[in-house]
Amino acid sequence: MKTDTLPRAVIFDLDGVVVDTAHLHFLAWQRLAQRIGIHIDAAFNEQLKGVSRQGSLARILAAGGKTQRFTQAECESLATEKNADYVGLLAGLTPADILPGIGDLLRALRQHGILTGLASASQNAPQVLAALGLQPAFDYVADSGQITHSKPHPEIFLTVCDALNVAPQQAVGVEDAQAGIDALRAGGIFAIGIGATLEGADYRLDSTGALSLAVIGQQWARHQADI
Ligand code: B16
Ligand code: MG
Repeated sequence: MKTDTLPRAVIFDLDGVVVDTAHLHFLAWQRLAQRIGIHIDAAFNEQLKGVSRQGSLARILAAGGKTQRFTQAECESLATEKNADYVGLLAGLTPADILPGIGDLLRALRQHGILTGLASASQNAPQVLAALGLQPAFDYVADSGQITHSKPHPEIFLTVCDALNVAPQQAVGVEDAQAGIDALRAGGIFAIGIGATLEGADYRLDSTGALSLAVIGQQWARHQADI
């Protein structure tokens, strides 16, 4: 049994873990979908969490039976239109939108010398972090534009581990989307899931408010005892 009491790094997803921007993504996708004659509801939006911009558009077109309707160039234009709407909605974001428990956790990780990373599918992640005043809280923010494979592929999490010079087995990841949990598991990273319906997480909590350094330490110690 190893004696490590804490992981060397904690890697966060953004939307749904650090801040809830899912409803803003949804509003922007819903307006675009409506314009091209497709209806999507909040239940459908669950399928878009953690999925890339083009991947989300593909799912919306499939749901509306319009997969073949648009050329590649038109799809890019539709995605750009949605993003412009979404970026406009981000203007209202402030540090008050940081999800419960996350600010305290980031401070505690710093105090204990545990590295912090961000692994978000969002190309808008730097802007969102800036609006929340959280840029200095992360040691490394993955550039999703340079990632070839989206979650559930582990590439984005492994890229963050590499940049932090930490082995995946020494890191914990926090995710709210099934694709993210699957990516963490595929990368050999201890997966903490936020949300009721996630499958395969090493540990699951209903909300970020229940997440703390003490909880991570307890679960990490249990995990170390198991391996
Ligand atoms: P953008 P995460 C994801 O963020 C969102 O959950 C998902 O809905 C969105 O489509 C994706 O980012 C891409 O975002 O259009 O801003 O590049 O959960 O990976 O932090
Ligand atoms: Mg997410």
